[in-house]
Amino acid sequence: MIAAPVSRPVTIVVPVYNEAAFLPQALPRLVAVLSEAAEDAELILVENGSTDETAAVARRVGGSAVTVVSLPAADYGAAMREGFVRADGDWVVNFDIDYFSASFLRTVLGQPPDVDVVIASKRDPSSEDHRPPVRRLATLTFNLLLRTILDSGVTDTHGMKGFRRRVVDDLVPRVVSTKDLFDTELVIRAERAGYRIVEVPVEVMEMRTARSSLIKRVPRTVTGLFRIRRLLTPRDGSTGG
Ligand SMILES: Nc1nc2c(ncn2[C@@H]2O[C@H](COP(=O)(O)OP(=O)(O)OP(=O)(O)O)[C@@H](O)[C@H]2O)c(=O)[nH]1
Ligand SMILES: [Mg+2]
Repeated sequence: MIAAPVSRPVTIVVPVYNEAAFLPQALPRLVAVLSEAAEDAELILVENGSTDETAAVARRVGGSAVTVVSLPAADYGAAMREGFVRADGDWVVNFDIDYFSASFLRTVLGQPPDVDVVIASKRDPSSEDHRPPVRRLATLTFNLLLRTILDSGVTDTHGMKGFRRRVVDDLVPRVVSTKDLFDTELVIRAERAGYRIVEVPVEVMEMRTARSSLIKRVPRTVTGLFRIRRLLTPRDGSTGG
């Protein structure tokens, strides 16, 4: 008799874009974190639209420990979706290449069966956020927008997160937001669907100087959050989803 395939305990999905210079230092650290905190983890790096050698460097540095997927157009959300769809794990954990931790991974894997989503919240009172004030202010502003625009009780949607397979299978196909709003829509959908979300404190250390422009991001984020609100607001008996 042929045994049914056994899924892995966890898949780590990491979107990467123009990271050729950073991967040789970050990827071995990430692989070490996985071997320390999660036996038999699957690691998927999804690159899209890079103008450097990100995918080739990831394959060379990561070797057999890493699955590298490469797609044409730069889009963080499209990369996340691809990684989540390919993920085999009972948990799917999202890390950035400059933001990951063994203790978060252990926390996710130690959750009781009724927990569906785990979020490392930079806004948790016990979190230690060592980033520069402007980045902490951006996180606070985003948190206020989540509360006011989406009436959400979730305090953070960017950064480290873990989702049970049942949540991924149920909700990822419904998410329409792209770019950096993909994970926000996924988390808000999970909240509205009544999945059990647990927030945990985190220590945030920058592994490198921040490189994204907040000025460009603010209008895109506000527009995106209003779009998610419209999408998820039930109209005339529809379910909104
Ligand atoms: N595949 C893919 N990955 C992306 C894209 N943009 C960013 N990423 C990756 O997403 C993760 C987070 O991006 P960062 O550039 O660190 O942005 P951030 O963490 O929001 O902001 P700072 O680190 O504070 O600048 C990293 O692993 C990036 O390589 C993209 O268009 N496509
Ligand atoms: Mg970053």
